[in-house]
Amino acid sequence: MARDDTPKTGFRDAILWHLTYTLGKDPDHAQILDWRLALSHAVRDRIVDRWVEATRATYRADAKRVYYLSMEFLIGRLLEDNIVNLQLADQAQAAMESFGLDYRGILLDEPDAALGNGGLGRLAACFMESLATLGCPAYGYGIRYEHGLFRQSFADGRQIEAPEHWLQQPYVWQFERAEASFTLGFGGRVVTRDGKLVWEPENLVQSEAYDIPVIGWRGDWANTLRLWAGRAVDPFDLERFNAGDFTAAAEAEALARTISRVLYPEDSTEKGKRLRLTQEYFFSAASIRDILRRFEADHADLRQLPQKVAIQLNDTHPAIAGPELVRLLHDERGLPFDEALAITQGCVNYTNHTLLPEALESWGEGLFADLLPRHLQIIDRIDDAHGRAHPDRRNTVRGDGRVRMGELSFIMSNRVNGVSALHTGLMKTTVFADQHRLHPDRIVNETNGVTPRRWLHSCNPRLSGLITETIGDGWIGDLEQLQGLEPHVADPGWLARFAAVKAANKADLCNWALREHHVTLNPDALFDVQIKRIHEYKRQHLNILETIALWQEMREIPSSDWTARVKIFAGKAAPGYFFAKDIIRLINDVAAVINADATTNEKLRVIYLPNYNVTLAERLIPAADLSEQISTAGKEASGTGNMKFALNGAPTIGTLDGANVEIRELVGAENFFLFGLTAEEAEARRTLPDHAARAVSADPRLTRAVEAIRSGAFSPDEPDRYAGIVENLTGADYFLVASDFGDYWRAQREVDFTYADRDTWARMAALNVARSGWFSSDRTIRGYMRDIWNAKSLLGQG
Ligand code: GPW
Repeated sequence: MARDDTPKTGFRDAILWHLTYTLGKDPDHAQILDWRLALSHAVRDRIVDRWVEATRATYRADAKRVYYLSMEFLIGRLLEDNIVNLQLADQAQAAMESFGLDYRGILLDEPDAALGNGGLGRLAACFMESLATLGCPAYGYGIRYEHGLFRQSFADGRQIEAPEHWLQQPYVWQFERAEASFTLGFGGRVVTRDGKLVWEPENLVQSEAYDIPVIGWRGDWANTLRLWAGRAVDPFDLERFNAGDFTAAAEAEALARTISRVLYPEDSTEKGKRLRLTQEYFFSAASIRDILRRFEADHADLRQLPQKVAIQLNDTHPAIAGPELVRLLHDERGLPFDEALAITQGCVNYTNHTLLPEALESWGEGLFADLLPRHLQIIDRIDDAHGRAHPDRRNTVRGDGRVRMGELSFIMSNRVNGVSALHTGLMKTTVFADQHRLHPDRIVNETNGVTPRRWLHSCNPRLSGLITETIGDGWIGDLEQLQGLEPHVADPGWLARFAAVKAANKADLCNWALREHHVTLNPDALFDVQIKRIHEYKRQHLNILETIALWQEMREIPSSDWTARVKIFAGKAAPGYFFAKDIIRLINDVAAVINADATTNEKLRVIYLPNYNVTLAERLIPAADLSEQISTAGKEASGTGNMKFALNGAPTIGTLDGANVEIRELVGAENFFLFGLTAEEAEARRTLPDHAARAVSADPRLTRAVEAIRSGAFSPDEPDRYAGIVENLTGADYFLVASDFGDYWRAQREVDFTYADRDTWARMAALNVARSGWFSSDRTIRGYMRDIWNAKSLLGQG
């Protein structure tokens, strides 16, 4: 092939062209990495064309742009996503096979971009894909962490954390934008100059932009995910270098890079660290400058900003974007303060993702004043203005020496939304009750969703194929069409094919588990799956207690009638969350004992898969029979894994929490295994003295299971290893594990009974698929566009 051959002639040629000229490799000596990069470049070329067109269309239409600010974008692998959305899968597979390569192996060679912890970050990634699918002009803004979420392994059952290196190999999806760089200040003081307050920062850092294109379904539209990296203003001190101090010469660069070095591994807890606030301001301030620059490039009147710009704060992490915008408009552009504030409020909206008090961000005023002295003054002025407008208000941003970011976000926003109907209702009656009284139209609900492209079409090709054969492929871009499956559920022939899809997915998982983890799973057993971050409110310990009780009962009453189960766990614990780490170790210890018991291990196995990530979720969800969504009612804002399981034909065992409520309403109560206290009952139960101790002693199964842990049955070398867990379960038990145990056990036996009749089970599973179309993130994003952003699709005008 010659250099002037254009890479566009055909897809296969394009891959070879990139292998040769972009990567400089001889096909005869290319490694799997080279082939993957060549394929990625060929795919990227096709994205770029659409990307440029979409950007032009947005400029031409002078359309309102949506800016999604998020500390986390848990995007996972992008090669397959991009291939699928460009509908290049058949061509890509054929090309790779013609080179004698294993196509799936190439796709799996890509590292997971884990720039997020869990649901909040994955939601942001699904939203980016849906925004592109819907042709809504939008930008995601976040941080280009050099190290994403840590890699998890186990040693003696304990979680071990190792750094993650997604950027170790060339990352084809990013475009460095040297021109889009801003100088940002930190610290220093506020001085008065010409009668005006001016911030004189002490330290300066540079933000560097990296753009990742996000292509929508069928490649009709593409948006930009812009991630910021920290760089020094003067990266290198030649004077110090010449003086022989080589380390000091590069010190500024090392410090600036620290800002975007690593993702905080905390999830639903708040650590109040200085570096975290630095990260929050760094990416918020860079994004706001970028947004203003783009607006000012072709608009003169800043008062038009709310007509052209909608900013979404993904939780309070980017809340400082509000005061930063006020500061730029007032201090730097000279607008009157009230006008600057009104413009900002016209642009900004805030999504709340939790009511857990330990997750609501607040900063000590000392730290805040030290890092952002001018912003603290602006926040006080915003707080005062709100107080003057509402003299009877009870909540303030400032107080007790703290800066409360939830309050700030609320009063800075045009709309505030919760992420499920239950959660939004609770926002109005609990944490934001006073704000809701003062601003009754501000809170709206937008129940979360997931992208069907990744979470059904590409992760579950067998089910996708059956659906498309049955109702055509319109469902991929319009998930509510899954309803068209419902008439087929009554057809035994169709239902058998549906069941065969699940069986084949389970067989794949068994093969993988044997190959990668050397464990043998019984493919006829019920695959009972709980995969998510480890947290007390998510109650993995309720699951493992029920597992212990089941094992004990199987030993006591040996019978061939027990429904065979595989209990599958996966998930990471925040490194500093010791209770969660104890739960991980307990599950691993219990697994070792139960799996070694020859009297039961035909019927019950427990497996904890290490290093849960997006890719592992894509592997497990299509093979799941049962979805564990067992949080204490009122504590899980929404959940999104719950939606992925339902969509892939795994009925839920769950509480009336978050979006479980809406899933149950849609799939039908008879296709959902409900148990547990309601949110209201849970609140009441907590106030009952000794509720846990009483619940334990009232239930002989629970008593026996707790006693086994307490006596060291799962940790014979260290019997009191789980004293902390036992004390919690029989003491404070804030998350009501003991109170919900009995009803959970009952619901699990109902699962056993139902699963024993495979036709009934398959019918239930299929109805879960047919009735879950509403949980598409396309539906969610349409809701945001309509209720929050007042943004329009540009599809058809590109
Ligand atoms: F605490 N969520 C999360 F609200 O994954 F900020 N990480 C977080 O730090 C927080 C929330 C925060 C999750 C919620 O727990 C989950 O219920 C929800 O489905 C998800 O965010 C997306 O809304």
